[in-house]
Amino acid sequence: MNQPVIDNSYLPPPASGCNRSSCGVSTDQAAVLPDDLRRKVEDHPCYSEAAHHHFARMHAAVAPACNIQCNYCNRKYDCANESRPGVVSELLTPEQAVKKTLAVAAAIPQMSVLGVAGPGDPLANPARTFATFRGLAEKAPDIKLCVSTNGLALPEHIDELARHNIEHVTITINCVDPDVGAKIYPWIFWKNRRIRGRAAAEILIAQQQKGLEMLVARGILVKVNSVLIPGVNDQHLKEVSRIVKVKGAFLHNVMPLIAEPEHGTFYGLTGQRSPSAEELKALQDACEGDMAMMRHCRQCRADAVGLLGEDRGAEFTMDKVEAMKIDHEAALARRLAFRAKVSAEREAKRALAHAPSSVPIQVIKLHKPVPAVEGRPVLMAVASKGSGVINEHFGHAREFLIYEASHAGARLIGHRKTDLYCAGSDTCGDGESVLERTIRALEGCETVLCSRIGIEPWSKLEAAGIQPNGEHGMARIEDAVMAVWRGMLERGQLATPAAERRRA
Ligand code: CLF
Ligand code: SF4
Repeated sequence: MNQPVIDNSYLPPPASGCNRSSCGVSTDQAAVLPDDLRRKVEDHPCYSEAAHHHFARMHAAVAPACNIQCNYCNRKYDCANESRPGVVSELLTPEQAVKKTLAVAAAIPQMSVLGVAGPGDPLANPARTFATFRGLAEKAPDIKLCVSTNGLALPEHIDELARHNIEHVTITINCVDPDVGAKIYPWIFWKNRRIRGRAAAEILIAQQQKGLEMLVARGILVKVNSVLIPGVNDQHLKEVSRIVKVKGAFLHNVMPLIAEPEHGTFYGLTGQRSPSAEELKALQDACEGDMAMMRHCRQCRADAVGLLGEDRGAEFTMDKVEAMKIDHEAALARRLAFRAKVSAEREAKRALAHAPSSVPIQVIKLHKPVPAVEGRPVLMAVASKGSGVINEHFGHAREFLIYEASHAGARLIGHRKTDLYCAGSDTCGDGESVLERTIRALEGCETVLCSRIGIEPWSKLEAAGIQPNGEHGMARIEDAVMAVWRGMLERGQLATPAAERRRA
């Protein structure tokens, strides 16, 4: 049998002594990006952390087939409450997808991006994927187009991606070592043959790396997604991060494996465990020295609709879409007005940052410099339904944003999903109350900031060592988080072990 010829020249030399953190581009630093790059990312909820508070995306589920098999995927499983890639409720034709996107874009002025991300691989279904993009580009050219692919068929589609004016491509790269890859991918379908094991992984890796280089050469922004699989690629992803950064990827998104037996995936059925929140954060922190890390990914369904973290797909089933009457001109005007408003707010913030003498007094208070004493970092949970402010009731929150507050400022490090405490059911079926489960999900956080909170959750959170705080309703998240951190610092709650030792 002919062995496939593998080009390993994609592998760059090992890491030098370069301090890569100084070469990295953080999404938080969109303000310092060159203009053309900033224009590409500042309205994209995945490529800019700041944008995800304001802008929505939707996924058109037009791509049913896949050309590889991942051990964490089973596209047959669908549940309306499920939120993970590969899962959809309704497969669409390109015509339906365009109709649905226009309906969503008319109802949600924050909508700025259409992505094709499944339920299979968009580039294993190129006719359906590109027909969707063409149809939408004709009718709503203001919507950005985005693709997420496993990369196997990427090199052969680069020209077409560029022709369709696609500025954002995500490649899922879980490894650069075929021995690791053989544990993640049982097979690929390549040149009309099914190829298994290490040889399959070699081809996939080579195609991914070639595709990444070709995209970067065309000026297309590349985000790399990696699934963290404990015991399989956890030790390896730092090297993946280093290599994709060297090759010019814009952003790296390390996501936790989702593996439950009921999903029917290989990993789910064989008991492969998912990483803990601490393991995920540790790896993201370790990779961050090499490149900008995405911390706000919600592992969206392939038919997700709305702001990241919310799923409004049920409002836009095809029967509902068909019944909608839409004024497309008015819808476009609403979207442009929304973007102009966010853009004006951003400009005002930038101007503020560069002109301290003109800062209003109340803003000076919020941003007052941190006293020059040591204070340990603190994790805080934040309830928000968007716009970058604290505007969610504790009991209505389906997820909490997790911020780390320290001398360096407030940094989003992830999110934790919860059951809806106010939904009425008292227990989760395992004897644990919904509130208890929510409190468990917030483990490690010392404070939870929300717009309002009831007496019962307040006292139970306090008893669990998490201080509720409802004083910052409608405040900017980062300002509120830092105000709370400074308060703790001033009350002497944040002494570091080193400072304690010196005092002793
Ligand atoms: Fe969709 Fe992906 Fe485009 Fe975003 S999602 S195709 S880049 S528009 Fe975003 Fe969802 Fe994470 Fe993907 S939060 S899973 S990173
Ligand atoms: Fe599933 Fe995507 Fe992997 Fe294909 S590439 S098997 S759709 S996770």
